[in-house]
Amino acid sequence: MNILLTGAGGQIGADLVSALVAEGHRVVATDLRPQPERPGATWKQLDVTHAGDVDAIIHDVRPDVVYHLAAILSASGERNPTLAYEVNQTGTWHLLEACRRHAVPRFIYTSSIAVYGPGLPDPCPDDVPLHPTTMYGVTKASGEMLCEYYAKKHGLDCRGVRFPGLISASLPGGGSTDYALFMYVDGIRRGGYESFARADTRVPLMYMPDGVRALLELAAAPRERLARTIYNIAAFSPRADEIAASVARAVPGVTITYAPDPLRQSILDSWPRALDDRNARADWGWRPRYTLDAMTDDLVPKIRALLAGGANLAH
Ligand code: NAD
Ligand code: AKB
Repeated sequence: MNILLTGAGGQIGADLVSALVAEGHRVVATDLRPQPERPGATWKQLDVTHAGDVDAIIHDVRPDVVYHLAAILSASGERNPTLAYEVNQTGTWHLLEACRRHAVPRFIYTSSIAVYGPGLPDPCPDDVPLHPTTMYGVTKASGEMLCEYYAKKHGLDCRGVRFPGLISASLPGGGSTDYALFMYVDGIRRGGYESFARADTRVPLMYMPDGVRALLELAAAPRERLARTIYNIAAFSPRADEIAASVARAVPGVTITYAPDPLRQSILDSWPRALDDRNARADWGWRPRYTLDAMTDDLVPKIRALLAGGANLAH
């Protein structure tokens, strides 16, 4: 199949592009900045806020599936809400319009736990009132609704997941859940980390291999099995100090301290502590594979190898 990704140079794209290439697809990976060529993927520059450029690339590539990843994440989005609105809201609309105009068969949307606000059931189901507290969450909720609109009105096969915070051996892009990865990275390279989230912070998290597999499985699911457009998916919901204990088990002697950052802590406190993903499990067979400790066992050697090879994982 012909696949096009937006925002492919980010944390998810780093793993999703190679997974799609490994499945044998022709992959056009786009981002603001061109990236080094990888076998099987063609990199092109694309700013999703430019409607004409979005239309032209969809016209040229004629993708069977678009994975729309480009976004400004929660913490960066609160520092620059105008940019978050332009990229997340207007950019998503440009993609959906181009897909409609050029009859793209399938559109994969990456939503977030950031669509939720405070005071919801624990674990939180798919269908509850959405009152996000960040511009990122507002635009992600709106993107979900745009996907439903284009599906109903124009027959565009839109599908998406609400991701928990994702953890992987690559630099995250300015989210509020980044403290979790930094515990591993700074724990290994410096012997310690001062967490910007309180010790008792508990939000849904997921290891990237599960996140990438969720996108591939949702994209491949038969349409008639899908009763919804957007699905919660869940893996584990540890407290920050439980992540620290898991890191310490694999990196002996590590010291994690806590100095909450008011902006990111208030965002984290507004999100659900755990997600109810029973619809994804029932409709397309979603199951996470990694627990917190299984992630730690897989991730620590990968981060060690990257740091030994000189990778820049500094934040
Ligand atoms: P990221 O910040 O690492 O990557 C986003 C990419 O978008 C970056 O490479 C950036 O250069 C690109 N981008 C920014 N502005 C752009 C523009 N105007 N045009 C084109 N590209 C632009 O984010 P990620 O973690 O890879 O997330 C990918 C998607 O998954 C996002 O939509 C995000 O909301 C969603 N998501 C991520 C997480 C997570 O924890 N990583 C959780 C929930 C949802
Ligand atoms: C963020 O913290 O902004 C992201 C997300 C949960 O969407 N990791």
